Amino acid sequence: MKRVFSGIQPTGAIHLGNYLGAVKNWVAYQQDYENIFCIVNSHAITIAQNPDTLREKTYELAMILLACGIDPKKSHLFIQSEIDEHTALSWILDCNIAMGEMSRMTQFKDKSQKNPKNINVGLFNYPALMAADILLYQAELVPVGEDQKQHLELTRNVAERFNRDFGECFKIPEALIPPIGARVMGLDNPETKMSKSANGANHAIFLQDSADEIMKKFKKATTDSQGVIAFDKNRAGIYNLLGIYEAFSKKSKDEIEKHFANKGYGDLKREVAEIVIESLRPIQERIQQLKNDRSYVMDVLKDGAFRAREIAAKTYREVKDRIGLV
Ligand code: AQP
Repeated sequence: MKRVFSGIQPTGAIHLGNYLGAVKNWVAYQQDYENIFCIVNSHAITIAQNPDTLREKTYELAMILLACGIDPKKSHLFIQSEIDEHTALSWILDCNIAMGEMSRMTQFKDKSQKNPKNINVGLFNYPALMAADILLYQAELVPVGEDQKQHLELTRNVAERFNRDFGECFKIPEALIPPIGARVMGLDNPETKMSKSANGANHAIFLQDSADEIMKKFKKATTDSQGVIAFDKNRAGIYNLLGIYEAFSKKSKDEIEKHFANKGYGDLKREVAEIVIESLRPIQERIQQLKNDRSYVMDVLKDGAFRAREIAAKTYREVKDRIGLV
C-alpha cells in the first residue's frame, strides 16, 4: 500500500480552502493508502503565536480533523512537535539546500509581506521543515492544495540530490492536487487565496461558522457586473463561487452552467451558501460531540505519535548513518 503524508497548521480555524484543497481528500483516500496526517505546530511558530492559544488550537484542530472523517483505524494522526526527528532532519536538509533555491519560494515572499515585523529565519526555512516532514515517513503521495506545489518540488529535488550523493535513502514523493477545490480564493478578494491568517470579516468561510454567518458572507462575496454565470477564469469572483459549488455538488461544469443559466448572482450566492451549510452540518454536529470527549482525541494523538515515531526514527537513523553523523 502506498503511503500518504500531509500536514496542516494550527494557526487558526480551518476554512473551506483547507477543507476542499486538503482535508476532504485526506478523508476520501483513506481506504486506498496508508495515511499519516500531522498537525504541524512547529510550522505555526514561524508566525508569532500566543502559547496557550497555540496549544488549544492544536488540540482543537485534531478534534476538527476527526469530525471531518479522519478515521484512526485507517489513518495515523499526530502532532509534529511530539516527534523530534522532524526538526533534526530539517537541519540536515538545510545543509543540502542552496540559498538561491530556497530564495525562490513564493510563500516566503507572500508571508513576509504579510508579517513585515517578524521576518524570521524559520519562515525562510519553512520548506526544509516541510520536506523533512514528508521524507521522514517515506511518503509517496502528498495530498495538498495548489499553493504547496512549489514546496513539493523542492522536497523532490532535495530528496533526489540526497539519494544521488549519499545513496538511495528517501522515497520521492508526488503531490496529489485535487482537480476541484485546489485553490479556493478569498470571498472579499477573489484574487488572493483563502487563508486562515488573512484579515477581513468576509474573507473566509470557517468550518465552524453558523448557517447565518455562512449565508451573510456569501451574500457579500465580491463578484462583477457582467451578470452571466459561467466558468470563466478571467472573472475570479464568479469562478470561485462556481468552483465551491462544483466541489460540493458533484455536478459537472456543464450541468452547473445549465442549472444557473436563467438565474442571477443573488441566486448563485444563496445556492452556494445553502450547499456549503448542508455539507458542513454533519461535520459541525460531530465537532459538538467530540467537544465532550477530549480523552478520545488525546488517545488518538498518542497512538498516532507512537506509529509515527517508529517510522521517523528508522529514517533518521539511516540518514545520519549515510552522512557520517557518528
Ligand atoms: N485557499 C486554499 N485553497 C485550497 N487549498 C488550500 N490550502 C490552504 N489554503 C488553501 C491547503 O490546506 C492545507 C493546509 O494548509 P496549512 O494550514 O498548512 O497552510 P497554509 O497553506 O499556509 O494555509 P492558510 O490557511 O493560508 O494558513 P495561514 O494563513 O496560517 O498561512 C495545505 O495542503 C494547503 O495547500
